[in-house]
Amino acid sequence: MRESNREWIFAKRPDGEPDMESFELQENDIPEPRHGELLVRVQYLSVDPYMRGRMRDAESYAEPWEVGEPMQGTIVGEVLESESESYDEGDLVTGNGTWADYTVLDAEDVAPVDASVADPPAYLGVLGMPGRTAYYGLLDVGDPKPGETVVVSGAAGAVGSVVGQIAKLNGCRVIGFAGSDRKIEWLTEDLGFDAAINYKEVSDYRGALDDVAPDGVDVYFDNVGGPITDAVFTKLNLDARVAVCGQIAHYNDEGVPTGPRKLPQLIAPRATVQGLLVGDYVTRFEEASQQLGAWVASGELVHRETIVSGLENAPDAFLGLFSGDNIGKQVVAVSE
Ligand code: NAP
Ligand code: FER
Repeated sequence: MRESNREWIFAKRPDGEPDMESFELQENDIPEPRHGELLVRVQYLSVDPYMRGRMRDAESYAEPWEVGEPMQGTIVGEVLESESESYDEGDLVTGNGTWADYTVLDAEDVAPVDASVADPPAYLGVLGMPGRTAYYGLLDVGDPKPGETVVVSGAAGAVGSVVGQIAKLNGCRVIGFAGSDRKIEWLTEDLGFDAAINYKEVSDYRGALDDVAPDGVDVYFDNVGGPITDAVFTKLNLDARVAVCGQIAHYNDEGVPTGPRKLPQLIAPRATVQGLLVGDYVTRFEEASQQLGAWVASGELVHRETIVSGLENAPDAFLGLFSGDNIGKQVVAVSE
């Protein structure tokens, strides 16, 4: 055990694109668990796009972080001390902790990690919040039918890679947008996507869609917004469903950009555009966990994690989400 606890503090609200100035690494005492709590050695830490929203002092679905407070995030780790009947020393758990070597979790808010189903980092991705987002966002909001065409943006990320594969399992034609040739290759060769478009290489997104989605688009699962979404809107079929999951292309914007408005594109197709929050499905999480676990175990659902080593590199791993450094789920390995 270390003598002290390294912990990342939220140091400064960013203006536009965040940088290292928002983060400060402190050395603090190792915290002590109180009744009902667990002291956990962090093994893996999740960095997620929504954290950019928490850096903003504005009301949102996730509460703003206070400057000077530890950065929060989902972790997987080993119980070192248990002040709860529910967990023992040595148990592997996942829950909402801090960007630190050691963190204290409320035993009521953690879930066990079964390393026989998948390696622990998968519990931050396909078997965690992103997997559940993909599952309910696609099946509940997107409502795909066999034979339909599904487009997903942010396709090679944690959520998008699972969305595309579930759409394939439901008999759809699946097209992804992603930002590198390596990602395109992974989507089409390993995950079974019918086609994928490298939006950083192609300039005419609408033309690219004409080639690979000749029958139009029935479901659009939007993780990114921006010009990709503008192009997909021009391809929507009658009764198309748009699941608005994320808008990462806009998370660093200060204010709303002006320009040609895209809503007229929704009129003729009578398209439904619906925002979604994974938290709304909390009472049904067990269903997603069972199904996603079964698909992973059978090999029908491929998952991948990009793992950056060292707590000291956590801010870089977070910033890399905005430049697309990750394939699959971005995770930080804090200790093994
Ligand atoms: P992720 O996709 O694993 O990582 C973010 C990815 O976004 C990057 O790898 C990058 O890949 C892409 N990206 C970054 N900037 C972009 C831009 N300007 N234009 C297009 N693509 C860009 O992250 P995730 O955790 O799976 O989350 C995906 C989205 O879902 C995020 O918007 C997130 O906020 C949202 N989300 C929503 C919910 C909910 O309940 N609503 C839950 C979880 C996640 P490229 O190389 O392809 O650019
Ligand atoms: C995200 C992660 C989680 C996000 C939203 C959520 C839009 C929502 C969580 C909830 O349901 O409370 O990246 O981006």
